[in-house]
Amino acid sequence: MSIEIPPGLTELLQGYTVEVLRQRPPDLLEFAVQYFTCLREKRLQDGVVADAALHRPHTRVVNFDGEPMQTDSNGEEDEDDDDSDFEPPVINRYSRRVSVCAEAFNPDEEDEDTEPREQLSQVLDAMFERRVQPQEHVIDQGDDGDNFYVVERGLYDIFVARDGQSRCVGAYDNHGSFGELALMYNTPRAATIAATTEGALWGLDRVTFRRIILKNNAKKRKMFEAFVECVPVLKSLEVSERMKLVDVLGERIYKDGDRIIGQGDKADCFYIVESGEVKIMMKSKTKTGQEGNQEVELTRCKRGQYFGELALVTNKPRAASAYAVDNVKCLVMDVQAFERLLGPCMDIMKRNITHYEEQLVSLFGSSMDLRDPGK
Ligand code: 1OR
Ligand code: 1OR
Repeated sequence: MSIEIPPGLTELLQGYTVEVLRQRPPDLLEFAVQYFTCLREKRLQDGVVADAALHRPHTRVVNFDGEPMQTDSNGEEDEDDDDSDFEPPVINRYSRRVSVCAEAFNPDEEDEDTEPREQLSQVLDAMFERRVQPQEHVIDQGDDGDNFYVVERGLYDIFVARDGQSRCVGAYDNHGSFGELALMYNTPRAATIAATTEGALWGLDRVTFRRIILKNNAKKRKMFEAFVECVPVLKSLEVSERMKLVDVLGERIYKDGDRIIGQGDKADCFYIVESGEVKIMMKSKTKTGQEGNQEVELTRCKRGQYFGELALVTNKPRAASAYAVDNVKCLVMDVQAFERLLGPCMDIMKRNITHYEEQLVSLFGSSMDLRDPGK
């Protein structure tokens, strides 16, 4: 079947989406109102005749390979019942794929096609809006996976059936996404997702999800893998352990002067410097043994070096502060992953902590206790 996309629609929605991704506003609808109002004002200021592009009949025709038009599960083909001037973005909503093929897809073998911007536009082109009613099942456990969904609004219960018993194990409350497991691992749906209020979702079909989203994950994985290989403290890990590590690592970016860790703070992460330099500073002690305001530079961590392990190992607050020098990229791991995966590196870290203690004495002339005496 063929559908017509009015000229300018894709660009309009892309512009909005890029701003959303850039600014991460808490209220998408409010942000949309502001964004499009600004656009309209700008157009009026620019003196552009409003009519031109919007009402001209020549439109781009997109053909979906003779695929039958899909209707929503409530049988409606079109839910355009809104009278307002501006309709919420609806992108190729008819392109929803219901059929599933267990296509073999290896993200590593896929062509190096497009730029991130082009990929974003492909994702947007493929996304469709799905409105749901209370009690409607978006996903049924055991089905084949067709789409991945991002919640725009509404409440959704998660049910998991085991031994013939279905249990509510959680819910999405106006946020979140679901439906990725069946698409990533080619498995039946692991849970039932049922709307409990009226709601709206953004769907992305299986093929696009796998082609673009999984491919990007694979790229990220490759990049991290190469780097993790050359981090000295991780040398004691087996290859399979390093692979697991790559799955739990996140990446954070800091600007010059940003405080990454604050002395005395509660600790939740471990860091490895990927690029740039991190300055470790400690507040000096006064003669009376109290913490002064003056910070002393202890050391700098460069690419491949780690910091933030001490508080995790000792279960104490952060012993020092860490600041970005210029732009810094760090790989970050939460405390659960640190404890689960970095056991084999603990000896090296503990040995290094002994060095901190020796330096502490020579720097501050006191034997400040870095370790938990109970450990
Ligand atoms: P899917 O493609 O398998 C159902 O389709 C989706 O429900 C699934 O992807 C997840 O995105 C989402 N166990 C399995 N799937 C879950 C769970 C879940 N929660 C959300 N989904 N558990 C609940 C964890 C709070 C584990 C239950 C034992
Ligand atoms: P953290 O979790 O306590 C601050 O957060 C981090 O700074 C700490 O882990 C270490 O990773 C890092 N003494 C204490 N922490 C240090 C030191 C250090 N150097 C780096 N960090 N000393 C400097 C040794 C050159 C001894 C103190 C004088």
